[in-house]
Amino acid sequence: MPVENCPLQTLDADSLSCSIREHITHSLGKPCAEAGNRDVAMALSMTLRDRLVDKLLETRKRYRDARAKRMYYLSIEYLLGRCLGNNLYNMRIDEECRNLVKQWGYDLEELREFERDPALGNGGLGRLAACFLDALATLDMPGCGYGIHYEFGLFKQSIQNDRQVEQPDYWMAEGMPLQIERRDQSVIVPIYGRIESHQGPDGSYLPLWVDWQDLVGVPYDIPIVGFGDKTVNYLRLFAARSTDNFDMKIFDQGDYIKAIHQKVYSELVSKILYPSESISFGKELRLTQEYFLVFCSLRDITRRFLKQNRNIEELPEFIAIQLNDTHPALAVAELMRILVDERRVPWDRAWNITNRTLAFTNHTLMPESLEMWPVDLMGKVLPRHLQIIYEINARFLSQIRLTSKADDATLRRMSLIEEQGGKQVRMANLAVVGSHSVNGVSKLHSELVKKVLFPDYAALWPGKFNNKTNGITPRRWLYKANPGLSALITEAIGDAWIMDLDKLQDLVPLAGDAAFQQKFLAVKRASKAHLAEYVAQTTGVMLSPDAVFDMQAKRIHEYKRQLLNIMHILHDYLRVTEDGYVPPVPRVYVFAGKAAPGYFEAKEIIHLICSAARVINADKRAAKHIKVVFAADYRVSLAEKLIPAADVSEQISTAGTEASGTGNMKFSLNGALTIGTLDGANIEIREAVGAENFYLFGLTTPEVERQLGDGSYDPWEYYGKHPEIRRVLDALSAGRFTPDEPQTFHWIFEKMLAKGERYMHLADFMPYLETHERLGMDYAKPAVWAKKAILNVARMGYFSADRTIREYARDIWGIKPIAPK
Ligand code: 26M
Repeated sequence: MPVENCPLQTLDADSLSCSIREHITHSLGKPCAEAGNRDVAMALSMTLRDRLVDKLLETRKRYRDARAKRMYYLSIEYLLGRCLGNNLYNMRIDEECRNLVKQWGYDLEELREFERDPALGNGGLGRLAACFLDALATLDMPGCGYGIHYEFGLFKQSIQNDRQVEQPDYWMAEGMPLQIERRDQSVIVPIYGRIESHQGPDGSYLPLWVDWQDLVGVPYDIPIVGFGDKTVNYLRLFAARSTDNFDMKIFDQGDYIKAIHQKVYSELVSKILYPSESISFGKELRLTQEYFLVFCSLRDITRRFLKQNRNIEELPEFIAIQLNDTHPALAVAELMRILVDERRVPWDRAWNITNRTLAFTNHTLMPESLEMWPVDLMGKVLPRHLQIIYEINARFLSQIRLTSKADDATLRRMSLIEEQGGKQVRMANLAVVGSHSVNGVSKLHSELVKKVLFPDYAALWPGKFNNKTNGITPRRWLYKANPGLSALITEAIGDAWIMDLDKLQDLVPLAGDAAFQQKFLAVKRASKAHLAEYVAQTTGVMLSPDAVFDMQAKRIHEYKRQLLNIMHILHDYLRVTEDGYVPPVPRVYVFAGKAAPGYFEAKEIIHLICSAARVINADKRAAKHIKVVFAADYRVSLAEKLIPAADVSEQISTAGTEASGTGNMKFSLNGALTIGTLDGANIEIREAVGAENFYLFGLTTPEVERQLGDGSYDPWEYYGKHPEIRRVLDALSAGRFTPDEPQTFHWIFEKMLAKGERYMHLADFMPYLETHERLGMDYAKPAVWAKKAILNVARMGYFSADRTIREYARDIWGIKPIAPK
């Protein structure tokens, strides 16, 4: 019998238990009787991996047979979160495995806690990429991710003396059983060197990239299983290694130590994920990372494409590449290099191919986040790419000078090169010029992308700009993270919502149903009790599940305004302790989020939250009314614990600053009510769930624009007018929460009152207080609150990543589902 006819492993209990046993003994080398939680978790992961690989190969063949167009998602970050539970749920064998391991005396939930989160991303952008991979596989779409196999993910956060402390995240310490190393598909990456100009036989310009050094990119594939286990796509992450010949060149010259240095430098490339956009040091390494990702991905993509005996001119018919922000924008230059230098395609044709293949998503409006690379640096690291960028720029500028009669100022704004203060390459401009589609991530944001970021380009190419409102995967963020609510929903309306989130609409008629409300509130209460246990264990703070659980979980950033939140809490605390005020309901405030290690203000905000929490939680007068918790080390697995337990979701960024937000969607889908500004996707969430089920406050984007634009925002006016504001700011300035170091938070007083304060905290402060007041009154009426919360769940169908992916597939990628027969 040929080997390919041997039977494959299956998902029934016998086959699974047999494999788990095999892996404990043969992969881990332990007698089953001695297997601990960690061993069983590992063996279970390996058991799933084996079955996923079978499906992965089947999926690959299916796509090949269909000669399907494929989409490749290029992202420097992926925040996958733990895989074991997700795979179990998506394969729909969670119950089966729970019972299986229970027979042997293990608890599946405990086993899952042994997996480390692969935290290969900072926040929203990386998590969005992970949600998209889930949706692509669930929809049977030929779409895979490419990224970097960082050795150290985002730092681990702990709190010591009320301050953030960072520790390295060596996420593979226990091994990563899911990944498949594919050394045979390693890629050699040229870097540095210089360009020699030659002439081709026909007299054409022939650049020769010489004296380059090289790195090796070794791919690791992580299988991505769709819900229902039909399709398994992959995420391919490249790890940087050094080549042997790299060392040898220098070695031959007798410089052994230098050779070793270079070897170490090569491997540094995928060593660590950068924790923020403001890179003060290590710029060269970051640029190398971005290039490394782009080179490895495009080499892999074009190699696979050409293997199918296709003409390179057909590339856009069969391949779509999505650039997740500007971090992979070098793909524009690299694809041109492949076409022009390697495949000898004439420039204009190459440009046409490049443009029709690439598409670009913008994720931020913050000017400090717009990537620019000094020309000198790029010329040193990537001499040929810099040349190509100059050539693209020259041709582009001369074309618009001719066709649209652009004046000099317009040309300067549209140039790929910033000339002021040392020449720099503008990566966003490169991405826009090189792509056929540019999208923002919420309706408001996409409008601002046109109006604020790229007005000249939008005028030139109105059809290029479009919106794709973000979405989240309901598999991880409801089905898996909130089994209680999932079961309640399924009991009421069946389980079709898992694949078709619009089905949640069927809950609408139940929103006013007293019996359903009771069950809904009971589920929420159980989640809160569960979280209270975790908080008690990790922080020692005792929480009552009868309090309102009010949460803000996201990166710490001034524009997200955690300060507004904590100032409101301080106001409430001062009212309770100084004015004898009795709030209508007790409140628990939960914060979670990391601050970039070099971001002073963000770190001090954490310091303030933790200091205030210490004072408030220890004050007997406040004990019945207010508790404050900072949950350390926010990450996907912690989000899964927090979100189901939230009653209130804080989405309070200054209007016009948060591109979309996706946490806002997760909270709402899990039955939290939002208190929020008209920013990002909040606007669309409010439209979907109904204005009466959303606590809106604050300035609008045009109001913010106007007041900051004309300099009319004067924080002192608010300080003078409102005793509430004065009391909070004066308390901070007087060192009320850090009596040993009273100066600590004086900077906040100064910053809040600085003329034209960028995030306009004080302008929104009073409306925020009033809205919180209203929210508290509503919470005190359980039937009123339950109805609003249920309607939030019922009307969130639009925010499924499945909807987002269908839109990308239809409008940008031109890919179709290739389902098994
Ligand atoms: C850049 C250079 C060096 C190091 C890091 C960076 C960098 C990494 C991530 C810069 C920005 C990064 O992410 C931006 C981000 O997460 N944006 C968020 O994207 C989400 C998904 O679209 C949106 O929902 C959020 O509103 C937006 O803030």
